[in-house]
Amino acid sequence: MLIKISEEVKRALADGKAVVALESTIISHGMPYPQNVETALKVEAEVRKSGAIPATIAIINGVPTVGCSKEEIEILGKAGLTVTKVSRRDIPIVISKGLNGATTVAGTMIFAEKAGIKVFATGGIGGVHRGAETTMDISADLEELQNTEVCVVCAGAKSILDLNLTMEYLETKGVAVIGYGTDELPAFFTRKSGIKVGYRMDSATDIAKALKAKEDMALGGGMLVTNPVPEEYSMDADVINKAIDEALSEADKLGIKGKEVTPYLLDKIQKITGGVSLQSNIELVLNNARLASAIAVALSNL
Ligand code: PSU
Ligand code: MN
Repeated sequence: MLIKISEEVKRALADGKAVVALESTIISHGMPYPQNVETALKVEAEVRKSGAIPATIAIINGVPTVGCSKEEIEILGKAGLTVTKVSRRDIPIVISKGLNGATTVAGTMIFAEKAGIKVFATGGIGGVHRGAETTMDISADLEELQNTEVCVVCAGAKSILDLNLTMEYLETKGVAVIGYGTDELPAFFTRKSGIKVGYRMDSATDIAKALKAKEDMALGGGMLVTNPVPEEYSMDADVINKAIDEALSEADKLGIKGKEVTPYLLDKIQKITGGVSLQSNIELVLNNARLASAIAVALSNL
């Protein structure tokens, strides 16, 4: 078998039940151990509580796995940055070498689509980096959103990115960006960015209807739903922006490049801001898991 789909996920898909895909780079590269494993398991529990079946996706010993076990999540979480971060271009190498790989938003979308999972919850997506007009550092997540038919629910994107350019890029690529209960693109740790989203929707059913219309028209490609961090867990904008600026200038000084950029910045920001940003990060992922589940349930009822 080319892709291993867990029995539970297979059954849910066959029965037309709601399934929510979850990524694994957020486990290995997005948070420290052991909070990463605790959060991944909490997110799965939250999806179940919301009436859907979770499917954490990763490559385990060279096998793309949809519906990782608790033990597999533990392995990825413990290995942390030593696990290969897997975007589209990394997939053939990690499979052929029989390695473990933690899938990014792009990598997870690919296997979610192959398995037939339509909704995916994460924290933040990759995007157009600040200074991309000279570095050309644009996340493969954006190309995947153009090409792969999965709805991604996130809390917007961190301002390690150029959020204006990210929105322009998504527009060019034909990706609708929906604000859930907001007219503004959320900026991950904070609810506001000052940038308008394409469309505001206030219910999971409205989002499910838009997904259904995209499917009916065979447009292909993804959709991006942005869900602001709950008010009580949002961070002080000055505190987080200062940390981001410091992390960016440190990365620049050290000459960090390519796939290391995002993990380096995430780790640095976490170290500068300590427990506050981690708490906010955990809560916004749980919040996205709830919304993604509600969309998946609504979609299965249409
Ligand atoms: N942004 C976050 N948290 C994350 C990531 C991005 O706030 O965990 C991870 C996701 O897996 C995302 C990836 O798909 O980083 C993007 O990496 P890159 O910029 O190298 O494409
Ligand atoms: Mn990059």
